[in-house]
Amino acid sequence: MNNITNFEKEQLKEMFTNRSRVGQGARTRSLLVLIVVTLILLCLPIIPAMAATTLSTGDIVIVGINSDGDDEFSFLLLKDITAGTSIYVTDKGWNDDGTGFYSDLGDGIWQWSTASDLSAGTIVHIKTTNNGIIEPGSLAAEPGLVEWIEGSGNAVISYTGDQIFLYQGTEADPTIITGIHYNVEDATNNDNWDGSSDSNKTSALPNQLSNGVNAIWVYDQAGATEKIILDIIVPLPRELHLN
Ligand SMILES: [Ca+2]
Ligand SMILES: [Ca+2]
Ligand SMILES: [Ca+2]
Ligand SMILES: [Ca+2]
Repeated sequence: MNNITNFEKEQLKEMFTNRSRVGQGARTRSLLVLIVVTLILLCLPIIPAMAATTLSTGDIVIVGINSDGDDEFSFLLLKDITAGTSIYVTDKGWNDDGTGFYSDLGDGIWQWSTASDLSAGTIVHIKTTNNGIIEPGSLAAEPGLVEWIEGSGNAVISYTGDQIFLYQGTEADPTIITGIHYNVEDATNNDNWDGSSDSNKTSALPNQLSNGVNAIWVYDQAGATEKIILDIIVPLPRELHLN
């Protein structure tokens, strides 16, 4: 009774062989999945992240500034930029003697950034929302985001004289992309603006920039008024004389 027939032996042998084949197929599939996952994981670190755009002098032009009320200004991109690009904005004056940006009450640094790609031709509008007082939470940008970085207290874009510079890099070692300057100093000229900065109103023309090419100087030639209220649109980078 305990003896199995040859036929049964053959059936058992075939069942064992089939199970073995099934097990081998499953192991092969598991191995393939493991290899694919490993390759994906190995490749992840070498997939380049979307790099922020490094800008050069002249890649942006300031096309509007209003120093009265809710201070605001606009700049025009002359180059495509990618998501993650950020640009520092400051109303500090500049010295060419190696000391760079001059820090004073009423001037500061803020930072604009974009989370999406933007094409050349895009105009970025930055404005204060606190009657011209620039401090944390008082800035808005469209498109993009803007945040306060640092300053002595708060800052204002003064209607009696100020600057706006856009730069990348660091405050100590900036790549200055563009700038605009205005005040009523008698000695200001095309070549080097005020020659130096020793207040929140004054600035030299940074050696990286050229007036009328990638920097704008707006001035009241008569110097008759202590108040320059600007609300201008500048279609091209050029020197403006308000007479
Ligand atoms: Ca103002
Ligand atoms: Ca200022
Ligand atoms: Ca200033
Ligand atoms: Ca200079």
